[in-house]
Amino acid sequence: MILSLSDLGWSSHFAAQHAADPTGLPFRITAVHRDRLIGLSPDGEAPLLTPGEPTGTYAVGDWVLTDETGRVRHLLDRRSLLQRRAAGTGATAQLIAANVDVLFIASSCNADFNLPRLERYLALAHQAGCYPVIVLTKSDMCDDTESYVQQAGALAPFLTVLAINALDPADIEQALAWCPKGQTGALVGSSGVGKTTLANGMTGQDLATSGIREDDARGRHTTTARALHRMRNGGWLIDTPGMRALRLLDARDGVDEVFSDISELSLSCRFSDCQHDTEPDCAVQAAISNGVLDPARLERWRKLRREDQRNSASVAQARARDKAFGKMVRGILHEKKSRKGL
Ligand SMILES: Nc1nc2c(ncn2[C@@H]2O[C@H](COP(=O)(O)OP(=O)(O)OP(=O)(O)O)[C@@H](O)[C@H]2O)c(=O)[nH]1
Ligand SMILES: [Mg+2]
Repeated sequence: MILSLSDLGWSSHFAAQHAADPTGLPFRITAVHRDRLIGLSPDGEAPLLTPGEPTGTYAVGDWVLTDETGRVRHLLDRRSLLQRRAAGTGATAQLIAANVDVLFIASSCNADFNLPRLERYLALAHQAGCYPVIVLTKSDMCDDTESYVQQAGALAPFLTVLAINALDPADIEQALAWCPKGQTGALVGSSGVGKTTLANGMTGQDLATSGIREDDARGRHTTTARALHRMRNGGWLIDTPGMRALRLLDARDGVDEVFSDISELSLSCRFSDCQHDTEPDCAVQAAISNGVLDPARLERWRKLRREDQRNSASVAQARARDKAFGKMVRGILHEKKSRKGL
């Protein structure tokens, strides 16, 4: 099958950047390996080399322009970027996916279902500018699916929540309808909730899924790398490995959007920097007293705000340190060269 650039998700946003380097060959990144990228163009898939920087600065879904030997010349400005603070103790950002239109947030209707976790993923979607669709999987194994749908739906007005059995073709069609031809979706969620099972249904592929597990929340990771796949309806889908923890990064606006009820109430507080604690005329505390706002929700907003601030500050510090170190190394090399009269 011959695909055009627009079939691959190309748009005027990327075409305008291509105009600055018209001889560059456009590729969409379908996989990121340690030493190379895999790119897809209308001519098919090809391995691509990066000009020196680590491949971790690229994300699945990115658009790049290469020279004729497959070496990347430019990374095109993204329309959206999903990122988190990487797992472990290091203060680094991990890119999850780029140029995503729809974020499918998968959670099963059982032990994995957790409202604060859904709020985290919603903040990620809003921060990146993706349309969030909550997909509650394993509806066939649950007696009370409707109550899960209602709880998730109450997180935001007009939030799209689907309850599906990822093994049922009719349910898969429901999910497909949210990401039509030319658009890109990404699937995120804990390990074992059924992301790959859903991806297989949406793409018609047969990627590895795991055997039945008793508890999704403690599943082993079956999918180990992110990859871009073409869906049956001509859309694109990025399956991702299950996340044990989504640590937000640079997501303050996204958090505020998820908690827009609190942000809106704050506008009526007497002080513009009100901490919603003991200040007089605090509209947020008034809403709690009137039973309009759940105090647990205020606590969750505070927690995510604090965490995002901490993560963003430590990653920013680490970036600044790396930059200063790079500058020092370049300075030393330059001095050595000048001494040798090069
Ligand atoms: N009954 C039922 N089983 C499901 C459903 N979705 C997934 N499963 C099963 O749940 C198990 C885990 O599914 P996977 O698709 O591998 O889960 P995953 O989210 O991709 O897991 P990781 O790759 O580890 O992140 C498999 O045995 C699936 O067959 C569903 O809607 N209903
Ligand atoms: Mg998987």
